[in-house]
Amino acid sequence: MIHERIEKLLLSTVSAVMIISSVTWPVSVRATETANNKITNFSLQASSEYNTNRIDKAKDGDKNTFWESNWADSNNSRPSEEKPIVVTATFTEPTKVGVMRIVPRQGNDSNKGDQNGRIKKAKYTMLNNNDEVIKEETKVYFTGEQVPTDENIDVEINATVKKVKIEILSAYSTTATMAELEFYKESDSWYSNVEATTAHNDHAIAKAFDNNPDTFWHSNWANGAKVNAEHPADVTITRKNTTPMH
Ligand SMILES: [Ca+2]
Repeated sequence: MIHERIEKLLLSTVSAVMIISSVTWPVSVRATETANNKITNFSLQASSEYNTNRIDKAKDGDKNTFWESNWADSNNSRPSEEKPIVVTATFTEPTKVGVMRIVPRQGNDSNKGDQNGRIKKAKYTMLNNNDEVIKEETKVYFTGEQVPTDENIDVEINATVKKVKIEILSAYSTTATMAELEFYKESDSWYSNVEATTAHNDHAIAKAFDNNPDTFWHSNWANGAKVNAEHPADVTITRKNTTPMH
């Protein structure tokens, strides 16, 4: 993946010659926003829905519409450890998934309740075709009186799954909301840092990771004999865990 991407960028520059001698796997590069990286063969179910903000609003491709649990039902509104609000994604067949992305309800207008229902704590369970648990994890994103942001929550799955269950254990206010639930084959969220042992002028390695096809990393060729000393070029990618953590 990274070889293809970097080489594609370099081919357009003609003059560059480079060898990647070490890469920390697994990695992928800025692929989450591309349509062919997105997985769409799943349906969603929710344990609670409010009025017209039903679970299909979390899979309509529109960040400005959202699913909302039924806050008008006092027995089934505020998500808690005892009574989680559950969203389940069921794939049409076992599907290899890299990352799940929860897009929170958007906006920053507290008068409109934009932050209501954003996830503070959730348990994720990945299941195979026999409904057996492949892995599960619980994540705390916000605690106490913290107001959750509308920053995406990326959950690393990296497995072949039939179902993914999201148990929302805590959310802001008395409801649970989600603007979009997305799945990707791979994610750019797995690295926190990239470094290269060589770069020419301002063509730093970051230029290969900026999601802009018009900029590129370029190893140093303009320094006479030094060019050989700077090859092979090492590119190191440091992985990170899921986001966000506050
Ligand atoms: Ca939506």
